[in-house]
Amino acid sequence: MTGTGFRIDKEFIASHNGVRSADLFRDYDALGERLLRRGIGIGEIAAGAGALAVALPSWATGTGGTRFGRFPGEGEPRNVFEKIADCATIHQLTRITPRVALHIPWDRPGDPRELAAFASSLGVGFDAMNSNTFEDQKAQRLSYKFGSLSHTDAAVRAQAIGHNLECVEIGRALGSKALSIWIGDGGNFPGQVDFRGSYERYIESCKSIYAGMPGDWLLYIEYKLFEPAMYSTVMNDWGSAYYAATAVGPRALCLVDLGHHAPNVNIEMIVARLLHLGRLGGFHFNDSKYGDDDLDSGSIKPFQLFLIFHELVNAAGKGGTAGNPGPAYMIDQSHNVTDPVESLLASVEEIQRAYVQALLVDRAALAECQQTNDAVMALRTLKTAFTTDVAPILASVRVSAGGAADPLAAFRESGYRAHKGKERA
Ligand SMILES: [Mn+2]
Repeated sequence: MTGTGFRIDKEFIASHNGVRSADLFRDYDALGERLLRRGIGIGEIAAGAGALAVALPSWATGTGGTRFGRFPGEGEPRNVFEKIADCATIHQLTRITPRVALHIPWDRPGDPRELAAFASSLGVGFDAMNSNTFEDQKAQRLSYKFGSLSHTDAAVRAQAIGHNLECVEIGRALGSKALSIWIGDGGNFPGQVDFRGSYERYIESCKSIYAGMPGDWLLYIEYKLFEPAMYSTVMNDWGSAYYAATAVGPRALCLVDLGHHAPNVNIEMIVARLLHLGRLGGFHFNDSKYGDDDLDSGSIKPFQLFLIFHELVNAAGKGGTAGNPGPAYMIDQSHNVTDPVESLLASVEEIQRAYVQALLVDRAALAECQQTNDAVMALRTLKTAFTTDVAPILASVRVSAGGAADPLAAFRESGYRAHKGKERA
């Protein structure tokens, strides 16, 4: 299956933008004038906004689900080609999602070269490869019920290592440059798992995978507090990920999934720590209220998203990202009650909004507040940036790049989903 079927055409986007352009120019100019009063050139901020790139997860283009059920919508992608077509549509409308992250075995291509050519024809490439040793596949020889890379049985560990190396091989053929590892290994009962032994086995397995990666690849170690293991998780927090990364090698880095922390944990501070230590690999963006909810980015805690980007922008300005090869941004969400493409469009906009707001922080003023212990004005300085409505910048950057002024509205007006409902019966 390599046909794309219905695509939103350029003329449609141009007409969508055309009816909005007069208002957009006025709003952009008005914002430019206001920012200038703060000593900020809007052009520079717009250039920064356009340079952001966020990877899309192939698996988020279909309806997710919970352990209680799944309620799929019409026209959902049936295979990796259709997932890529949906991701390409999101890139077409937002212009900042040029790469797709694949998940093996869910997206295992018959011929990787055919898939690479297909993606390229739609203007997208490939981000990190994601392995899966948290569930068993049909015809799999050994079970991951009691773990994978940290399993007590060396044969299970070897099978899990082999799977990760297969992901690397597929990724090489697709032009990917990174492997993300997240495992579900852990225990449900006190005493079930030897904490130290399982952690050592995990690190040794990662070393074997690392040794099989090309020299220009990065290994992202993703941690998660709990679930599926409900009592203890082998790769549970940033400290465990940090030490594992240092033990594995210089191209092993930590991946921060926003949902993988206990409620109220100061994630922006973890980001600062990992930047400081030179081991921040990237992010899985999502949002949550209670646990690993995988809600849409920025839907619950937009201020937290802003504060995370503030740390990143701050570090970049101080040369503090040395050792961090530019964090990789990716979305990792589960869409249960929305059209997945619509949720992704909205999330991309929220991520870009938080980033642009972070670019507006008056860092000299903030440094002065910190030096003089002026807590009230320090917060005010951040809030001035956070409460700035940067929507005209986001829209203008998209329009300039050939995207849609209002991606969500354009998607609905285009009838894309109804077309796919017919094509993907
Ligand atoms: Mn994740």
